[in-house]
Amino acid sequence: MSFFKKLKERMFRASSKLDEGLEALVDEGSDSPAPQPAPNTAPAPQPDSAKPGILGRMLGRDDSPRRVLDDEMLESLEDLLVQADMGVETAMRVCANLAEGRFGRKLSVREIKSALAQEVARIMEPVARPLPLYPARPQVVLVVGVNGAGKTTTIGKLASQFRMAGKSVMIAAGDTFRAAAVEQLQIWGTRAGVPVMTAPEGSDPASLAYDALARAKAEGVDLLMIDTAGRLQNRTDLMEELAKILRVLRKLDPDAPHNTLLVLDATTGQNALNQVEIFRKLADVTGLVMTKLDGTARGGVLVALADRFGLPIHAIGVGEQIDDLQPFDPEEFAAALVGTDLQA
Ligand SMILES: Nc1nc2c(ncn2[C@@H]2O[C@H](COP(=O)(O)OP(=O)(O)OP(=O)(O)O)[C@@H](O)[C@H]2O)c(=O)[nH]1
Ligand SMILES: [Mg+2]
Repeated sequence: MSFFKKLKERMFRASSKLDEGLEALVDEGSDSPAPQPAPNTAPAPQPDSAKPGILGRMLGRDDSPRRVLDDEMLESLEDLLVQADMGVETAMRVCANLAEGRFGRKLSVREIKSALAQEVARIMEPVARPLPLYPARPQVVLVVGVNGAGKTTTIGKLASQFRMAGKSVMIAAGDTFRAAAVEQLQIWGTRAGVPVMTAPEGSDPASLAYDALARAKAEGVDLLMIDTAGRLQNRTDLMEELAKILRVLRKLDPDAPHNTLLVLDATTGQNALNQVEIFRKLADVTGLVMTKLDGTARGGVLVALADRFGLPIHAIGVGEQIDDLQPFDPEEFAAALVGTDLQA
């Protein structure tokens, strides 16, 4: 199955919500009212008006319901985008751009969707960038994020991808708070075929990070990925721990870490925006990975993130398996979010 099909299938909940909302909006305000389905019946058959009629098809015309793009329609559209977690500011901007050159025109669902997908792709284009690789050896990648965001899983997936690309990789289990965290990373290390540096439960993560970098340097490893703990008592703890990790890494390499990845969970919706604010203060976040885009109706938050922060989005997580981490493609994402077919 092509990746796009997979992404689209997995983001079905997001796109179907937008889809249904749009259909309802256009039907509600169109000249040809949609037939009212009886309550409590099985899914209504597609109303004929949603498909081009025979004559329309013969003439190459599309006679699906249309609605004038006026202020009221734009406001409803904005609400719909906010519900898809795009955030008020971004939803307003997207709608304003959409209205340009189209205001007052009668549009079908298909036309609105295609315009929306274009707008979304335009916002996402500048942030769609793979993890940059540097000649530094080892390149140190620090991975941060709140508890449960998917840091450990993402490290496992990334390690596997870099291994397959021929890079030598080492992982440091910097989450020393829980024994289970170390075990989880070891399982991923085995799956990905890369060594995992661990330290006893409760030991200092900074000293593990130091040892790992020293060893990675000695062994000439290409990439060192450092996992960190998400759950700490409070923000001061987290800040101190991250600061200490940075300090010791820089004793061995003043440029380390070369990348600081913030892992965000798409299902947290707008909260992801706060997490970026917080982690940007704690560490110099250089890029994002958005996990759990499969099965969430909140994928729109990625658009808000791109619009607000402009941080690169290196990859997206679309499942729990090792190959469920994909490069971020703005057009595919926009099409999957909005529920359109990808333009060839
Ligand atoms: N569906 C889905 N689940 C994911 C994805 N990424 C991670 N998960 C799941 O989310 C849960 C948490 O992932 P972890 O990688 O343990 O998260 P973490 O950030 O390391 O968590 P802590 O170590 O507790 O801070 C696990 O059950 C993962 O399998 C994804 O892209 N899609
Ligand atoms: Mg973890």
